[in-house]
Amino acid sequence: MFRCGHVAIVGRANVGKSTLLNRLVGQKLSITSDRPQTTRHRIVGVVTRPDAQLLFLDSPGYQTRAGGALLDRVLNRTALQVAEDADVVVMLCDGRAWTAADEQIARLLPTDRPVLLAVNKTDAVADKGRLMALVDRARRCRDFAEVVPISARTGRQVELLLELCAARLPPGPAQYAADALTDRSERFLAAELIREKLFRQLGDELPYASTVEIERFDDSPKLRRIHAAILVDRESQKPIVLGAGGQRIKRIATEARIDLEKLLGSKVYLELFVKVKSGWAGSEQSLRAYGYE
Ligand SMILES: Nc1nc2c(ncn2[C@@H]2O[C@H](COP(=O)(O)OP(=O)(O)OP(=O)(O)O)[C@@H](O)[C@H]2O)c(=O)[nH]1
Ligand SMILES: [Mg+2]
Repeated sequence: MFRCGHVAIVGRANVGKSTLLNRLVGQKLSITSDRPQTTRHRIVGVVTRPDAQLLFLDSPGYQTRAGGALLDRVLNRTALQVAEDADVVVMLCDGRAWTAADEQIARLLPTDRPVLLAVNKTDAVADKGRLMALVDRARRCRDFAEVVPISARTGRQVELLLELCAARLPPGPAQYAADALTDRSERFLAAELIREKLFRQLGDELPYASTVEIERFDDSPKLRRIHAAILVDRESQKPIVLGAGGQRIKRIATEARIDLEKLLGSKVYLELFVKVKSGWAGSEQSLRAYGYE
């Protein structure tokens, strides 16, 4: 019997949701960084096996910071909605600490479908006794269908997690072609990879309200020609992204191009600009125009 369905990956910011999605699919589809709230959009990663097709849904990290900006609230909405839209939910936590935010998420997740707990970053936990104590605490919050210690970084027990999810999917035909990887366009993936480099290179200086917009995307089989703009909210943020003598934006473009060539399997010509667009994150309507749900 063939099974097919959605598996939502949810959890607080920075626990490794996107790293796990990439590990499951075997491709870098979803961007990652050590900054919280790296992921801003839901993305499907498709895994096809002889007996099942799993549609993994990565989502923004749920965060409990009070009085957040509109963008925070929109991201939180997506973070929980994704669990409502899935057949199976994987809640991911960091094996080094179970926090009040984890507790809150565990209680907010739906009760009418299987929720598995994956305890991630076990490669960074030396004391297995502490891991057991964390699992005990988590189990007191809710009745998880399974608890699986994993490492998205090394791949430890990720295959087991995948099998446990597949077994819980409803019977049904595949929804994507057997060689499909994602529901997202190359255009979207390109914008995201550029945003990853921006996040990684700017660290704490990064203006929170920044995003990437693809202005031109010409694809021929051998060469993708991409023009993209990094949008910032204020004129004063422009030099931060440019760097002295434009060095920083040049580095961002080079790193993004290398990753894009790997992902798309073609040569990429990438031209990157910075643009000031005041208030782009200021209204629901404007956020929707930039692809936020
Ligand atoms: N040691 C260790 N680090 C990990 C593991 N998985 C992820 N990380 C690191 O944790 C950080 C956050 O990873 P992400 O995959 O971006 O986390 P996320 O949950 O998607 O974060 P948001 O999208 O911001 O909610 C990155 O620096 C990863 O390299 C793991 O298994 N072990
Ligand atoms: Mg993420």
